[in-house]
Amino acid sequence: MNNDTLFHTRVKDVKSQHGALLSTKNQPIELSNGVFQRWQHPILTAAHAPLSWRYDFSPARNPFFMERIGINATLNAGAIYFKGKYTVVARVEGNDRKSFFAVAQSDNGVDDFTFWPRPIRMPETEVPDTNIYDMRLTEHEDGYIYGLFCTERKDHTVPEDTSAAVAQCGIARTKDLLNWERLADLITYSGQQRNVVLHSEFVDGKYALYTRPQDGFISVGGGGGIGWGLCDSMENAKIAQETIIDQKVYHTISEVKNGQGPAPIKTDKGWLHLAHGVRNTAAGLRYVLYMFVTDLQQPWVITHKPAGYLLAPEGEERIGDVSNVVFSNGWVVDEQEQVFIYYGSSDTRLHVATSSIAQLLDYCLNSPQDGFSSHTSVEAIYDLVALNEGLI
Ligand code: M1P
Repeated sequence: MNNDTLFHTRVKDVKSQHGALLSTKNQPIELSNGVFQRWQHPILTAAHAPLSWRYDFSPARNPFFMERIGINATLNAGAIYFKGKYTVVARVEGNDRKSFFAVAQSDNGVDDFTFWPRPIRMPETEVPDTNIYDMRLTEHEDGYIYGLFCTERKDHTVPEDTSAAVAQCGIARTKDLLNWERLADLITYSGQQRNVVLHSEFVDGKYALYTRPQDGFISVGGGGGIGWGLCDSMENAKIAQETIIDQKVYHTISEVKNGQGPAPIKTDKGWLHLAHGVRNTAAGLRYVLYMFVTDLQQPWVITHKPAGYLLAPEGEERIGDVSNVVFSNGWVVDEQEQVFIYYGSSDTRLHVATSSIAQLLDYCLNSPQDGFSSHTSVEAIYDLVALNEGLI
């Protein structure tokens, strides 16, 4: 095959395979547990990335039609219902290990997600980010859409350690998801921060944030738990005091660490929260998703928290760059009060699970809480069996 034929054959094959992937219809799988519905296909994978980001289409410059820029993963996405479309701001990770943000939209929230032509050009601060990831989107009552994300930089206090890093909360805001105004990183008095999320309403006239103070980059050390703090402004945002509202607890799904997921959803029965919990195992860390509800007037006070996880890695979700992980930083509520939970699996791909406000509230309000022992777990089963007497 001469080079010209090779080029044109490859262009045709690559385009056709990409087109087939993008038009794959999704469908619900198996009988759900009644709380949420899983869907068969991931909504975004590395292979969904636009071909124009990866290939040079000039036969003169790229006679073998080889990929010039590789995409390794598309995962943990912020999400928003934007101008009638289910919209995610995905974390896209290149083969070079750098993550960036890219908008993809769908008309139905479960398939046909299409990336905008170019990724987001996030402005930098005076000290440039090495890596940015895991954006939480909040439509704040001040009129802006805020994106809070992790900004990671080399830890220069240990120059000899090439994996030592510092994680902080980067802040940007927009009205159209296209043009972003970068603000100064959040200042707190904890060593590092990840999983910081802006609450959508003012509290006592101040901006309210969920935080995750941590001593180190991976390990939260003596810190950890989901924190809560107020700040006067998002320009030069500074939290003077953090209070832990959901702490890590021995022998639970959040024994090692946890973190707020997307911004909580307001309902008439309280704020619905989605979070991730991490425990250690002989096979490494295991990340699962869990839920809780906080008080409408006091969003920092937990009123209901079902025991254990809502969603844990299953099947292919278990395998990837960082296996045994599910992680969510985005969900969407549509006009029918249906909830679309976008979650990354094993730091590799992005899925959707669907539910509704009514189902998620019922789950949170009526599932037993953790009694923190085997004995209390058995008691919860006895209580349920007693309720079922004569019904089955
Ligand atoms: O690799 C699993 C997850 O690890 C981090 O989450 P956390 O700060 O709670 O440990 C994040 O880097 C996240 O992106 C990643 O999915």
